[in-house]
Amino acid sequence: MPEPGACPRLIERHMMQHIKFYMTPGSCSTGIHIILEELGEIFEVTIVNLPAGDHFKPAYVTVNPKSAIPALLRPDGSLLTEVIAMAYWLGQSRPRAGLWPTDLTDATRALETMAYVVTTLHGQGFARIFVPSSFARDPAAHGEVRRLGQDIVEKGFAVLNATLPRESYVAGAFSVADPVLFYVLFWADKLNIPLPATLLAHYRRLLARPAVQLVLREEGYNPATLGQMAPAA
Ligand SMILES: N[C@@H](CCC(=O)N[C@@H](CS)C(=O)NCC(=O)O)C(=O)O
Repeated sequence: MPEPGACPRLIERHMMQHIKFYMTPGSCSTGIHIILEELGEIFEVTIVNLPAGDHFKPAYVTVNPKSAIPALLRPDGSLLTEVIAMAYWLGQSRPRAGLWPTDLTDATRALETMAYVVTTLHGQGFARIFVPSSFARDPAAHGEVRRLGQDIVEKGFAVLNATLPRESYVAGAFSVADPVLFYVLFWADKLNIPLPATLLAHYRRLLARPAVQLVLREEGYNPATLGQMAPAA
């Protein structure tokens, strides 16, 4: 940060270099929040209160017409949405951090895992559990919608568990794909949905990372209380 009294134009340029990050604590934006901290990025946070419906209010809709979080407003003024695109851009644009795999096979695995997490586990599974009203208008059907969501999540975890390397990360070395996977493992923990053994070990490995602990504390969670469950039978 420039010292007080430094050239105003220098301060202006410095401020403009920051990413603006739109997020909601405990949501899918946690994955992107972890990537930003792992990169040591300086960024400015705007909390969007989803339960209060802030994402549908004009102040946010003018920023992101999709009315969803997370979103990144980049230093050049362009908006970036969609978790996978944000993870890709952050990893690729900061190559020295090594969070985007350089090997084609590893990079493809990272994309494959992120796509499955975001579209299937989150979009088909957890979305049914969190917002059953998006899948059935009749409130009497919401219990069944939630149960279906849980089935999708449990099947998805079993599939990922079978392909995840036992003692390393999604794409060999730690990459942007791991924080993206983290957010659904964290949701499972909060909802008492059991994790199969390899996924649980991966979740605990991520919970031990300083950047993950920092993000969890910043978002109002105590990392010491997480990852305590027994593996799924
Ligand atoms: N496909 C989007 C999904 C984002 C998403 O579903 N975000 C949720 C929070 S975890 C949201 O904004 N929900 C508000 C709504 O859909 O009304 C992405 O990858 O960023």
